[in-house]
Amino acid sequence: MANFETVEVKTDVLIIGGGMAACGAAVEASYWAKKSGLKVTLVDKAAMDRSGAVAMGLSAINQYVDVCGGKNTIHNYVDYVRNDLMGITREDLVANIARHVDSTVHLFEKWGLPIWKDADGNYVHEGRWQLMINGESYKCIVAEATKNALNEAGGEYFERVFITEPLIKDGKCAGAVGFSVRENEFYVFKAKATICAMGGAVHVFKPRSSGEGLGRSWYPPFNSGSSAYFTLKGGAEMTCQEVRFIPVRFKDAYGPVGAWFLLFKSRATNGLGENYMETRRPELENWKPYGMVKPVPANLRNWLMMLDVMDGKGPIFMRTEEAIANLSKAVPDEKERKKKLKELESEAWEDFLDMTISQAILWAATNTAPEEKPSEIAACEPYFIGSHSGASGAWVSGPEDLAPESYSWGYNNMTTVPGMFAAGDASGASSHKFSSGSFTEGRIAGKGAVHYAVENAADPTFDDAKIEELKKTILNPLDMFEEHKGASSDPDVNVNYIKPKMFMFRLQKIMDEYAGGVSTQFTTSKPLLEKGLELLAFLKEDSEKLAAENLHELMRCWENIHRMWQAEAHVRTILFRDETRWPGYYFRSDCPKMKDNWLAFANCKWDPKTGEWEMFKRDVKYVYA
Ligand code: SFD
Ligand code: AMP
Repeated sequence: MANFETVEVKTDVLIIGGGMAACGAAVEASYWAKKSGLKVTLVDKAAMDRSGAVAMGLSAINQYVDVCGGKNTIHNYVDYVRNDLMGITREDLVANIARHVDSTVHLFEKWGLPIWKDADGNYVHEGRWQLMINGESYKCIVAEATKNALNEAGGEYFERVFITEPLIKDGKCAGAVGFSVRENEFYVFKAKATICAMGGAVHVFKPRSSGEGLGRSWYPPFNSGSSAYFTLKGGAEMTCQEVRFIPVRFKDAYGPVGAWFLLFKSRATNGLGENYMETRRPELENWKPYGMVKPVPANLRNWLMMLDVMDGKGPIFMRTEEAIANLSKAVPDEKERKKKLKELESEAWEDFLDMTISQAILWAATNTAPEEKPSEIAACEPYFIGSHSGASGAWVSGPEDLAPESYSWGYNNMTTVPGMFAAGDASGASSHKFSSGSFTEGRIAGKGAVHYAVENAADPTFDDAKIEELKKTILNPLDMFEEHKGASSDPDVNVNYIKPKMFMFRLQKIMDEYAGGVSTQFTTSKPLLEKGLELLAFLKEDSEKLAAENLHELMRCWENIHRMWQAEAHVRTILFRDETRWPGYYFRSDCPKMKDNWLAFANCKWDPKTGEWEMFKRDVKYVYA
């Protein structure tokens, strides 16, 4: 076995991840832990200042309820989310985040995040729930506050340590194991409570980007499904694993569209200049009651566009030139109008320079001035992101004061595995939390985890022999390469092993062709899904033959194993829900309509003892509707 030193870390509350949810958990847990004399430890696979989905920054905060402004209520936000997810959401969780998120945004401002203000000093809204920010350094600002909170409470943080597995003892979570991506060190974290906040999953499906563009995506490729794997492997109940998110984005560079549709009030038209949101409106009747609400749910907005594309009416254009002209034309004074035009041009570029730099580069590379030329938009490959308009994640305990019975089991955001908590993309059925809501959910989980650690004070122990076994399995790809590297002249081609990139390509091909990827216009069916499961079983067998030349490839091996598990949970759940509820995300050609008996959660569980999967329905119990 590769010679790795074992580093053991004992703590009370372990936070896995260094993104928005993890930072929220660390700030809140540090406050309550200090009061209770407990220790908080955070571990991130990267460097917190620039890790996770907010690494490049953001140009907006997409969840701000503005309760104090008097226009919006928590109920309003819950209605918005329930409708946008076609009826499938945990209202108790959404409400719990919505009632705390404004205070989080005020904290961000106090820490130095520049939020746009109008002449009267009020926040500039992108839309009803979204605020515009100068967010290039958003993550650095949040990470700094997090490190300060940990240090002040006697806590600690580890960076560049990749977590692979949970430690499960007698059905309870006792911590986690992983390895450094810089040194030959194997890490064992033992904790009373563990918060899983490792983001969502990207590159499970074949991306549209290829060749020189490979690696380019909207959601970050370094969020590789570790949250789903960690909670699944622990035996936690999962929910909404079928509810992938397909964002419409500026084509090829994946620039977001929210600011253009909401702030710039832009239209999108097809190759014939038609606005599919108008020409395809009758289709919305088929998806009542959700097809009738405003705003039209994100998946249905996608669907109307896809129908045009499938009819050969592409390409689809974001009419940036028209939007900017309309906004500047609204300024009567000639001189002021010129000034407004300049302002709009810089806002247009700022939107991407703050968040998706490649989009600004692509504009430059194609001589695109948004005030002169429209840009193509397209539906991307599927992502698993429970914090945006998707819903996949673990099934977690809701707040006692709001949660219908059976939705709460003692500690906020605890999974069904005692001692294991989840927040952000890792927690399911609580969509539309975004950066601010994920941080807020992290705060809720952080307080819940300290509460659990106070009431379950026994020091976690774990069998050393089992740890040695885990170490051997986790480092096996390095041994596989060392043992067989001499069998061929090209390290990437070898009959004895498979390299992580090749393994990922096979996974992406299976998901693209059998589970409704880009090349099948997001359409699948029972026979296709069953064939996909058969091929995933072979892939799982071959995962034992993964080989890694170095620490970087070792991380790639485990990222792809984590993606594979997310893929299997997804395929099994689409197969189980025999209806189409989210056209625009995926379409079951054999069950093309919504069914009343499926106004329910499709949940699943993997049993660590038997290795068996269990699929089951759970009632949707509303708090407000
Ligand atoms: O509009 C391991 N998001 C936006 N949110 C907004 O509020 N406003 C916007 O304008 C947003 N836009 C946007 C967004 C995301 C992206 C990528 C783009 C544009 C281009 C969404 C938010 O960013 C998102 O909701 C939250 O960040 C989700 O938070 P969280 O904590 O669930 O995930 P994370 O922040 O990615 O953090 C994950 C962390 O886990 C670490 N990690 N650590 C150890 N071991 C492992 N195995 C690990 N695997 C992962 C990561 O390093 C990271 O620290 S718009 O387009 O939507
Ligand atoms: P996006 O840029 O697609 O990630 O969207 C950012 C935010 O804007 C999210 O809250 C979306 O739900 C919202 N959004 C994007 N497009 C629209 C639209 N056409 N109508 C209403 N809300 C939208």
